[in-house]
Amino acid sequence: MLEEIVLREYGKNIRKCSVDELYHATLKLVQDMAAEKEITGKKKKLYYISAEFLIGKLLSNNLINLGIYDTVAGELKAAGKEITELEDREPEPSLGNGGLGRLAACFLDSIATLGLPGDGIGLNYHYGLFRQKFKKCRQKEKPNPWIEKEGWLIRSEKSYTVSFGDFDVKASMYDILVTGYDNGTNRLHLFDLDSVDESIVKKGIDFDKEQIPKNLTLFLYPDDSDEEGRLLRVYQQYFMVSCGAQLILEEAKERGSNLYDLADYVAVQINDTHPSMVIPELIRLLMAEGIPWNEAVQIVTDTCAYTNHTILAEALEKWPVSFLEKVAPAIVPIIRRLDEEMKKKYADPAVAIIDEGDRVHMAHMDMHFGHSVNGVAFLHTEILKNSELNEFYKLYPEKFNNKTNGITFRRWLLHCNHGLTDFLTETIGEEFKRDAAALEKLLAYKEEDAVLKRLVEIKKENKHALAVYLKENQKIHLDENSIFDIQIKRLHEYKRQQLNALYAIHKYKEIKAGKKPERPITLIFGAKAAPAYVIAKDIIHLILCLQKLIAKDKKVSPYLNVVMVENYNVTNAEKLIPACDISEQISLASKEASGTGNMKFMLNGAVTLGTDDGANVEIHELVGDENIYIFGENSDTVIARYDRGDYCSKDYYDKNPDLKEAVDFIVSKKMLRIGSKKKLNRLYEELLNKDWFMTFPDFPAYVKAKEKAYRDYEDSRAWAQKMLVNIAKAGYFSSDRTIKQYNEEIWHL
Ligand code: 26Q
Repeated sequence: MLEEIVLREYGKNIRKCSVDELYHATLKLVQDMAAEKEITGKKKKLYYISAEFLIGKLLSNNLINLGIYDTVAGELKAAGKEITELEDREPEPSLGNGGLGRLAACFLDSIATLGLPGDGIGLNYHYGLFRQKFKKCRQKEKPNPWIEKEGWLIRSEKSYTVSFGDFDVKASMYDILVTGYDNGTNRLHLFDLDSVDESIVKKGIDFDKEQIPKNLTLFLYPDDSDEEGRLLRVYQQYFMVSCGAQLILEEAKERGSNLYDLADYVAVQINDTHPSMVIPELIRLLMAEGIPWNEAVQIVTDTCAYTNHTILAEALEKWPVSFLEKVAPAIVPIIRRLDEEMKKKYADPAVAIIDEGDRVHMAHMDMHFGHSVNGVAFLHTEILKNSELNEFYKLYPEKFNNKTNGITFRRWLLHCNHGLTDFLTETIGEEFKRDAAALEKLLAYKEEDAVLKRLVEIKKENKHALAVYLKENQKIHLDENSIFDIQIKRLHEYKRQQLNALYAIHKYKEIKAGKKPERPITLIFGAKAAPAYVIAKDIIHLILCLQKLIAKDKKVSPYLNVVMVENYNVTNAEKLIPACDISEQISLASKEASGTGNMKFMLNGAVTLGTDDGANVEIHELVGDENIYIFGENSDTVIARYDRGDYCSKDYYDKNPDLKEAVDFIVSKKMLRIGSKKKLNRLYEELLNKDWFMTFPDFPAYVKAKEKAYRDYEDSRAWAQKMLVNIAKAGYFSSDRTIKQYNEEIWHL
């Protein structure tokens, strides 16, 4: 298969080709095969609009989806080459921050896998999210160039004009083919500007925020904690939705829509509020086609649906009208008119689109003028309905629905864990590859020693593979005999990496005092912090200082190690997750909308240590008390305490000597010798005087749950049974299931 291509392209056989040549030949093979399977000719089509698509590397995944992975890998091997060499050579596009972006990528895979017509609409960030480097126990940010002359991006013929307040730009559309598993192909459309100039990037990821035509699609805005460049973020958003809306209407007309019947031809899913301006933009374009106001508004409402991914109030976007006037004056009168209508209809200022401070609440526009509002896990949707968005739920109960997140099993099992995939196939057959629910067949083997033993062996092999990978790539040494206890996700206070770090200190102190654990423990972290998120960076600093301190301490390091993996991304996740024993999902109850890493870990046979939050609640219900470690206060308690506003971290610190000892250690002499006084002090003060995400009340329960998990790990058979149940019950979290529900209940494709 590949041999033919390289002969034709390079006039030599595989053995004589370089890795680069083989990579490009395989890429071409994939693109030719994928292009032949495009899903066309259907009436209604979905557009998933998102500022982020964290797609990860594409080569192997596409080979799997096209059913030629084994053939190509075999062909390479026969010629003395390894497919992993090709995989390593591929740059990872970092077009997302974390969960929301990765979810969008999993969804595209499932949409194509189910044979549904649905394209992604997003932006072609040249450098994506920054690449993280560690220097002197600090995070440094570097650009991550990923676009190659010959890569996955295909320049299309399409181009659109976008009118900003002061100038017009001409957008180009690039496509990435999205293959489904043994099914059709869709597209991810990424819009870009020809005038973007990579040379304006100065040191690190600094650049001139003013020159919009030069900088518009250079970088992905790193999460919501960065105040700088907010205006640029609005430019990006309007650019994306204006191109998207033009494409959507053009294609709908091509499929036969007269635009009055747009909702029969198009479903638009708005991924968080970032693409919300698509609503006024579509209304504007419909009116320009002669459709009267009332009808245009109704058509757009019937077409658009909104997904909420967060309950953190500060992450709900509110843009000053003045920003919009500068960026997108054409939609301001439309937003004002929508706002006036809502103010006339509903007296309650809490549901206004434009508030007294002249700020546009993007989510409010979505809820008034979309036909569906969904949360991303059961608990999350309940909290939206009953507290966070309760005013809207009272107005539109019929719009609210839950769609518990999911992950694509092609990437997060078939691709990242060959050992487990092969073993599952031998044991329960191939069915789980098409129908994830078939994983439950594994439950029949819960008492079979041979199966349990093999699960443990596979985990060992994956731990070894991770150790080799980290040694080669990051010069990190792992004790393969230790428990791999892993927390990998964006760094955010609500996710509480600081709680895990406090445990590390506590354990360190215990070992110093002579209390050694039965088996060595490796606490593995991976996390990027938004560059302007000061406390998040301080927490990284703390973890890196602990890593250094312990590594140098010959008395402690045989029993405990802290390891922070640099530049946590999709590629690293694919190595870390299969090697994990204990999956840390310890957000403050009520704060994590869903989490999706929790699902990936479970699927790969890790046992969750977590709070009753997000999708952990559903994992808990599926696997039962025996097969998960749940600790800490529940969401009702937490929400009530926030409502009362009487949380005082100092009270907990004063009452718990273990906690006090751990917190004080942050600013101990030992730590200050390694780290920055300013940073460590700032973090210490923050915890002692604020601890906004309530780590102190959960600390004792966390320590207890961790110790219990570590003890249980020593009963290898019982632990393997927990692994087995987790794998068997993970089928529910296939994004194929999620997408089926979106389609049946929202899109109706
Ligand atoms: C907002 C304003 C300005 C600039 C950036 C942003 C911004 C960017 C990214 C706000 C939020 C995000 C990302 C949010 C996110 O990833 N949320 C996660 O979504 C996952 C998928 O639903 C959930 O599983 C996680 O629980 C949720 O945290």
